[in-house]
Order: sequence, then C-alpha cells, then structure tokens
Amino acid sequence: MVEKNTTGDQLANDQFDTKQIDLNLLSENIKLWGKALGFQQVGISDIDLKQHEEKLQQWLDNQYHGEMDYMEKHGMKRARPAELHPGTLRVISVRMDYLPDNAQFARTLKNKDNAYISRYALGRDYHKVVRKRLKQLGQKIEQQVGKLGYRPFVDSAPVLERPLAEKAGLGWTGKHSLLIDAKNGSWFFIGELMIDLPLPVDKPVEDKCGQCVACLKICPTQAIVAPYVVDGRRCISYLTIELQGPIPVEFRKAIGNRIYGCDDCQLICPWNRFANTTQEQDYQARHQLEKQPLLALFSWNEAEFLSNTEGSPIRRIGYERWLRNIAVALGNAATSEAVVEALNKKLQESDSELLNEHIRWALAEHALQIPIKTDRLNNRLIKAIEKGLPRDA
Ligand code: B12
Ligand code: SF4
Ligand code: SF4
Repeated sequence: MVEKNTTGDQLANDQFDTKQIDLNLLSENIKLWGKALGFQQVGISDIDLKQHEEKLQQWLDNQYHGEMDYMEKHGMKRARPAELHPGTLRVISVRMDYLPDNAQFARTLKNKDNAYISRYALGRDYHKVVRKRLKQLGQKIEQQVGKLGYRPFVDSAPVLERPLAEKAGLGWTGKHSLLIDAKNGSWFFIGELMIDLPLPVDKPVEDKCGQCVACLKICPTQAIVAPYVVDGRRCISYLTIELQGPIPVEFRKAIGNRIYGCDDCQLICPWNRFANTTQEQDYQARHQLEKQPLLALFSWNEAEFLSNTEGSPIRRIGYERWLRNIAVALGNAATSEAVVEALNKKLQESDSELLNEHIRWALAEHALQIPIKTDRLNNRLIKAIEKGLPRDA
C-alpha cells in the first residue's frame, strides 16, 4: 500500500498539488505490482534521450530502416517521449521473459526440412500480452494516487524503447543492439508506461560485452555492420517480417530455413547461458507452428493460415508473404520429389507474381541438383548452442 501524507515529496505537477505522496515508497510498490502482474523486472528512468538523437539520425540517414517508414516518419520524436505524450516525466520500463523450457534451437536449425520460426513468435502476440498488463499497472497506480496521465506502449509508439529500458537499469545494450541482463540473458520483451509522476529513477548497468564479437561474426547476412549498429535491411527479421516486396536474391541462401525472424545473434551470445525460462502460458509454442515440416506449412490454404496464426504475431505478414518466405526455405531444403512437386503445384495455383518469382527461384535451386552445401556458419552456431546452451539445444 502507498502511504500518503508521510515524508513525501511535493509532486511537481498541478494535478497532485494538494497531495503528499511518498514517491520512494510508491516506486517500490510499482515494482512489486509489476512483478505480481508477471513482469520479471521493473525500472524507472527520466525521459532525456538527447544522447541518442545523433545516432538515431545517422541510422536513418544511412537508410538502415529500409522500408520501415514508421521509423522515419516521426523523426526525432522517438527520442523525445514528452512530445508523444505531453506531461510525461518518467518512463516505467518492464521486462517480460519469453524463453520456454525445451526450446530445441539446435534441433530445428539442423533440420533444413523443418521451418525455423524465431522464438518470440511461436506463442501469443507479445504486444497484446505486455500492453494489457502495463495498462493494469497504470490503473493500479491510479487507484493509489488518484487521476494521473499515463500511456502504455510496447512497439506501438514511435519511441526508443531499448535506450529507455537501458536507462531504467534493465540491462546493457549488446553489440547486437538488444538489451541483455547479466543474470537473465536477452530472451525478453520490453514495454513501457509513460507517466506524469516525478518518481525516483534507477541507475543503468555496466556494458559487459567486453572484447566479444561473437554476434557480429555469426550473423548470416552480416547485418550487424559495426558494434551496436544493425543495418535493418540486411537483418533476416526485417527480410522475413517487415519487407513487403521480394527478398533480395543475395540474402536468400543465407536465410536457410528461417521463415519468420531470426535468433542467431542471441543464440551465440554467452550471456544467454544464464537465461531463465518462463512458464507463462502465452509464450509456450503453439503445436501447429513448432517443429513443423516446411511442406506441411506450405500446404496450408489461406483459411488455415488465418486460423493457425490467430493471436500470433505471424498473422500480420499475411498469407502471400508467409508463402514467399517458405518458398525461399524450400529452395534451401534438400532436393526431393516432394519438394519440387509442392513448389510446382503452388506455382500453378498462385496468381501472385511476388510468390511465383520466389517459387521459380527455389525450383531453379533444385534444378541445379547441387548437393546442399555445408553451411559453415550454421554448423558453427549449432555446435555453439549444443555446447553453450545444452538445455536449449
Ligand atoms: C525497428 C526494430 C527492429 C528492426 C531494426 C533493428 C534495430 N536494431 O533497430 C528489425 C526488424 C531488424 C528488428 C529485428 C529484431 N527485433 Co526489433 N525492434 C525494432 C523497434 C520497433 C525499434 C528499434 C529502433 O528504434 N531502431 C532504431 C535504431 C537507431 O536503434 P538502435 O538499434 O537501438 O540504435 C542505436 C545504436 O545503433 C546506437 N549506436 C549507433 N552507433 C553507435 C556507435 C556506438 C559506439 C554505440 C555505443 C552505439 C551506437 O545508437 C542508436 C540509438 O540509440 C524496437 C521497439 C521500439 N519501439 O523500440 C524493436 C525491438 C528492439 N526489437 C526486439 C526484438 C526482440 C527483435 C528481434 C530479436 C526479433 C527476432 N527474433 O527476429 C530482432 C533482433 C535483430 C537485432 N539484432 O536488432 C525487441 C528487443 C528486446 C531486447 N531484449 O532488447 C524490441 C525492443 C521490441 C520489444 N518491445 O521488445 N527490430
Ligand atoms: S537477428 Fe539474425 S540476421 Fe538479424 S542481426 Fe541477428 S543474427 Fe543477424
Ligand atoms: S555475443 Fe558477445 S558482443 Fe554480442 S551481445 Fe553477446 S556478449 Fe555482446
């Protein structure tokens, strides 16, 4: 419970002028309530992101956002949370782990006939899960202190979420540009609640990447162009999820069997040896998506696609791009009659030029009849997972 009329600071904004609230106690309670709502960590930061503006601008000037117009549209607003939600004084950042038990990463990456779907997308759409609970956290705070201005967001607003969570002490930014916690690795989502209370802020933690460059070296498409900088246009996550049009041919072989997102830079990271698993039901893998043969997924009709991906983030790419991605993975699978037949069948049925071009590419790969080349990077990654992450292999 929040004690009122104790030693509290006088709140800065007019709304709360008449009340005395112990802000230290309130922030402690917010952390407890956040944990009770299923967040593994809760931290608080101010809203000063000035030091990120120049780098964000450089990233945009380099066109690293590719087709992600939403990254460009709001310009520097991303680094100025108060412009997004006037009155914001603090941001409460939350961490939600999504790695389930028995992830079997190496097994899926090894079997080129099965689809690899990035771990975060195998369960329920995290946007819905995290946002709903952040809203509950906002309501809980309001119940205690009276009417206040707050806004929950997770990927949903033009704001630099990762730097905010970093300021709030939820982890350091790894060279792959994701946030890492020393005790829990990087398998987590972040979400934020903007709030107009001048709560005490937390301290950031120290960068522990040291001399390591494993993520830069393992990335199949060399998307991490320098430490801490990802060229979105090269990232498999962008190519399979964000990109609307054709996947550039130069990246198709490197995509392997990854049909939705990629986890390689996290799988190689030594800090993920310490990752906790989650029992959260929403993040358990759905049977129809996990360890599925590419051919089974390729045979879904649109109605099956929609029903099998209901409530999943995958649904938003739509049926055409779903097939586009699987066609690329089938082009990388072992040549067999069944694969060639399935590709030809879809080619006859489909009137999408986008899909048909990818199918023709895949058929051409099989026509070459070249035995599948050993993928050096993929093999190295599989060995590293088996050795470093035996539980998740
Ligand atoms: C756009 C986006 C993408 C794009 C671009 C990725 C990127 N790194 O920007 C694509 C589609 C490729 C992508 C992929 C993924 N994403 Co994403 N993505 C976002 C999103 C919406 C915005 C990120 C952003 O602002 N990018 C802009 C650039 C400029 O930001 P930045 O990379 O942090 O850039 C900083 C550095 O470059 C740094 N910098 C630049 N130069 C230099 C030089 C030095 C010396 C230093 C120190 C720093 C530095 O300064 C920049 C500004 O701070 C966020 C959610 C959000 N609203 O924040 C999720 C988010 C970052 N993604 C997330 C996830 C999970 C992923 C994937 C793992 C999904 C998957 N499995 O496929 C991959 C990982 C790929 C990767 N290594 O980044 C999570 C990360 C959670 C975590 N633990 O950190 C987020 C936070 C979503 C969430 N709410 O949970 N994503
Ligand atoms: S998600 Fe995959 S493609 Fe993207 S930066 Fe990481 S390793 Fe590279
Ligand atoms: S793989 Fe190494 S360099 Fe990359 S984020 Fe992890 S510790 Fe940092």
